[in-house]
This record gives sequence, C-alpha cells and structure tokens, in this order.
Amino acid sequence: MRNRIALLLVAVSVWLAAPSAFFHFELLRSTPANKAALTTPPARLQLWFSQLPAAGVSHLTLTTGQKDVAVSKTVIVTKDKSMYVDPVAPLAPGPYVIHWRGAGDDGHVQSGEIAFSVAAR
Ligand SMILES: [Cu+2]
Repeated sequence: MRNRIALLLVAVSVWLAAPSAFFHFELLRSTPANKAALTTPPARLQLWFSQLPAAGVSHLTLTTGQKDVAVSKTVIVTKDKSMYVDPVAPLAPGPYVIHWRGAGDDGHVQSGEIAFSVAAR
C-alpha cells in the first residue's frame, strides 16, 4: 500500500511538472542545421521555435567561437514563429556558432547554440 501511494505521488508530480517542461519556448529547427558542414556561405541564419519569439528579449548573434561576426538586426517572423539574421558580408571558411536567446508566452528566457562550419572552396 505504501509503495502504491509513493508510485501515485511520483506519477502525479511528473504529470504536474510536465506542462512547464513541454510548453517552454524551445528551438524546433534551424538553417543551417546544428553541426552542418556547408560548402557555400549561408546568406541567412534562421531559427524556428515552438512559440512566437517575444520582441525585446529574443535575438540571434553569430561568433566564430571566439570573435563576434557582424550580422543584421534580428528579424522576428510572426507567421512562422521564427527569427533570422543575415551576415553583413559572406562568411569566410571556418567554424561558426549561432547564439540564440528568446522567450515565449510564459516569459522564461531560454538560450542555446547552433554550430556549423563553412568549408574552404
Ligand atoms: Cu517556461
């Protein structure tokens, strides 16, 4: 009986915790995809999310891993819950990291990284 109650409590707490975990603002996909090895420099870096990125807190930056790389201002696309930046100059061969930061409906700020590389031609 004790074990059954313990099991029930675990089940209930998992169920209660689930919505916040499942309905957070989260990254769904990106172009370039994470770990992509590109043969041509991307003209646009675009990320799609589970919720509309809130203006003000949501943005993208690009680095080589160490140094900042110049990109346009972050543009939020309402109709497909995405945001993007365009590199201001063609990206030289090498490794890159897109750093994203954003929040959706509940205001919890989330962040993450997408790594990709551009091959020498
Ligand atoms: Cu949340």
